[in-house]
Amino acid sequence: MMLLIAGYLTYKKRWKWLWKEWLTSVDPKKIGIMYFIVGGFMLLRGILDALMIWLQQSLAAGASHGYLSSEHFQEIFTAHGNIMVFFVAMAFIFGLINYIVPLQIGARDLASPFMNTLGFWLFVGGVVMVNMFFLFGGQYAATGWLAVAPLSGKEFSPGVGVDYWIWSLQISGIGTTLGAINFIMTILKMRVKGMTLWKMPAFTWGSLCSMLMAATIFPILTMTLFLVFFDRYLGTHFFTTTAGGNAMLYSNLIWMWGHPEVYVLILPAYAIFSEIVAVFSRKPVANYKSNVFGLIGVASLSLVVWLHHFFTMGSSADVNAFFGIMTVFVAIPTTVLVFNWIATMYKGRIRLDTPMLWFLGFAGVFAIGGITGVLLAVPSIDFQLHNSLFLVAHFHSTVIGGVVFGVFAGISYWFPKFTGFRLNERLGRYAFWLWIVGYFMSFVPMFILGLMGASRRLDHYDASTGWQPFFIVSLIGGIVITAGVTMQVVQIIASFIEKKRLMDTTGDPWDARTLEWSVASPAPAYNFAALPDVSERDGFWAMKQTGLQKPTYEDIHMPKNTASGIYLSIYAFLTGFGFVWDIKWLIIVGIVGMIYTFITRTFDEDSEYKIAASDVEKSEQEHFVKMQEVEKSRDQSKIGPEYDMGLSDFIKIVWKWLLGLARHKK
Ligand code: HEM
Ligand SMILES: [Cu+2]
Repeated sequence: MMLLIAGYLTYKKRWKWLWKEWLTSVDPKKIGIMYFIVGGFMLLRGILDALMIWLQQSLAAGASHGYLSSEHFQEIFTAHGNIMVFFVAMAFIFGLINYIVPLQIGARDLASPFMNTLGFWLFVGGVVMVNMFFLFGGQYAATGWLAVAPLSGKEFSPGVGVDYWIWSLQISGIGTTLGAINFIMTILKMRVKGMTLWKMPAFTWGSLCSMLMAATIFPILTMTLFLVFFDRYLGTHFFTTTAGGNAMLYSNLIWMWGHPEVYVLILPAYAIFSEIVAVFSRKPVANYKSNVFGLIGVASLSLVVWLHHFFTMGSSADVNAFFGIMTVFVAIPTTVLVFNWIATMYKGRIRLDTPMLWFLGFAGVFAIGGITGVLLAVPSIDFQLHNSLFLVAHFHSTVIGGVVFGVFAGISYWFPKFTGFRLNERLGRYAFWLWIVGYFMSFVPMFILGLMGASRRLDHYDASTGWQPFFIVSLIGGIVITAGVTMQVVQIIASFIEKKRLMDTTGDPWDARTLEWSVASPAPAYNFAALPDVSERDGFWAMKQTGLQKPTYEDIHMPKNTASGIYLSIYAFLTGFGFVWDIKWLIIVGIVGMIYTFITRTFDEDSEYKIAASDVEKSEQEHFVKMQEVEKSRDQSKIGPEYDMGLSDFIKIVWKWLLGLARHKK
C-alpha cells in the first residue's frame, strides 16, 4: 500500500508538492487532515491485530494450540492496545481539535503554530517506532499495553520489545503534551472579540477540558517511562520489590495517567455529540451551562479514581472504598450530559442523517459500557471480574461506543468542511449498521465468557470449558466490524467519485450554529477573510438571523511553513532507536541534532508572511464564482441523499474502470 502511494507520487512528480504544501505545513487544518490519514491507517492495523487475537482464541482449545506462539500472541495484544489508544483514538481526537477549534473560536492560527507541527511529527515518530516490529520483524513488548512492573523489567523481558514500547510512547507522549499546552493557550488567548468563555461552542469546551487533563497527566507518563527506562538501562530498582523498589508504585503511576487518559479521549467526543444533537434537532444546546459543568465535573472526578484498576492488589478496604465511591460519582456529571442531550432533542425537529445515527449508536453501546463500569467499580464485584473478558468487553463498549462512534459522528458532520463535499449517506448507513451488528456479535459473547470465568489475554484454554463457540461468534463479529470499516473506505471513495454532485456550495450544509460554518468549505488558509463579530452564544446562528454583513478586507499575517518539526522528530526518533539497540554514537547524533535544530529554529526571525487585502478579496470572489458555476451545472433535482450511489453502483463503476484500464494496456 505504502509502496503504491510512493510509486504514484514519483510518477506524478508530486514529492516536492507534498513536502512544501503538506509535510512542512503549520496550518492546523492540514495537520488535522494528516492526523486523520495516519489514524486511519493505524485503525486498519489495530483491527488486523484484533482479528489475529481472535483467530488464535477461536482455534486454540484443548489439543490445538492455534497458529501463534504465545510470545507472538502477547506482542500482538500489546500492540493492539497501544496502537488503538495512542495512534488511533488520540490521532482522530487531535485531528478534529486541530481542524475545528481555531475555526470555532474565530482564530486564524494557533498560539504557537510551530509547537503544533512539532507535536504532530513527534506523534508520527511514535507511530514509526511502534510499527518497526510489524514492518521489519523482531520484537515488541509482550507485557500488555501498560507494561506492568516487574514484568517489564530486564529480568523478565530481556529483549528489545519493552524498549520499543518505551520510546514509542515517550516520543509521541511528549508530542501530546506540547499539543495540549498549545491548544490550552489557543483557546484561552486567541478567541475572537466578543467570545467570552460562556459563549464558547460545546466542542471547544470539551477540547479545553480534555487538553487541560492531557497537560496534567502526560508529564506523569513521561516520568514513569523514564523510570522504567532507568530500571532497564541503568540498572536502578524503582519497581523491583526485592531490591528496595515497589511494583505497586508503578501501578499507581501508570494508572494515574492511564485512567484520565480515557477521559482525554471521551470529553471531546461528548462535546461532539452536544453539537450534533443541537444541529440535528434544530435547537440550541439545552442547559448550556450545566452541560459545561458536566464536562468539568467528569474531568475533575476522573483524576481521582485511578486505583479502581487494581482493587485486587491489596490496598486496605478503606482505600478501595474511597476509589470505588469516587468512580461511581463519575456517573453523576455524565448523567447531566445525557439528560441535556435528551432535553435538546425534546420537541426538536430531529433529522436522522448519519452524524445523528452515530449519536444514537453511541447512546445504546455506551449505556452498556457505563452500566457495566458502575458494576466493576464496586470492589467486591471487581474481585470476581478483575482481568476477565467481562472487563475487556466493558471498556470496549465505552471506547467503541464513545470514542470511536464519537469520532465517526464528528468526521461525518464536519467532512464537508474538511473537503468541500459531503459524504455519501447511503453507504454511511450501511457502515453504521455493520458496526452495530458487529459490536453486539463480538462483545456480548465476551461479556458471557467473562462471567463464565474466561480471563483476558488467553492464548490457549481447556476444551472442557465450553468457551470455544463463544470465541468463534466473537471472531465473526470482528469480521462484521471489519466489513463496516471496509464500507467506510468505500464510502469515502464513492464520495470522491461523486464529488461534484455532493459539493457543499454554501459552506453551511446542515444549517448549523457555530462559526466554522460561516466560512467556505473547505475553509481557506486564513480561515476568516474578515474576523467575525460575536455577540451571542451560537455566533453564526445569530448572524444568520440578523443578516450577514459585507466584510471589509484587511491584510492578513500568517505563519510560514517550517521543516524544523520534522527534523526534530527525526533526531528524537534516532535517539530513541539508539537507546533501544544501545548504539552510543546514534544517541549522540540524535541529541546533538535536536539541540542544533532547536537553536536554529529559535533564532529564525523570518517566520511570517502577508496576504494582501486585495488578494483575500480576489480569492473570496473566485470561490464565490466557482460555486455559482457548480450550482448552475449540476442537476438540482438530484442532490438529495436519496440519490447517493449504492453498493451495486459503486461496484459497477469500479468494474468499468478496471476494464478500461485493461483495454488501455492492450
Ligand atoms: C475496533 C474494534 C476493536 C476490536 C475488534 C478489538 C478487539 C480486542 C481484542 C480481541 C482484545 C484482546 C482481549 C483479550 O485480552 O483476550 C483487545 C484488547 C484491547 N483493546 Fe481492543 N478492539 C477494538 C478496538 C479498540 C479500541 C478503539 C481501543 C482503544 C481506544 C482498544 C483498546 C484495547 C486495549 C487497551 C486492550 C488490552 C490490551 C492488553 O490486554 O494489554 N481496542 N481488543
Ligand atoms: Cu479507570
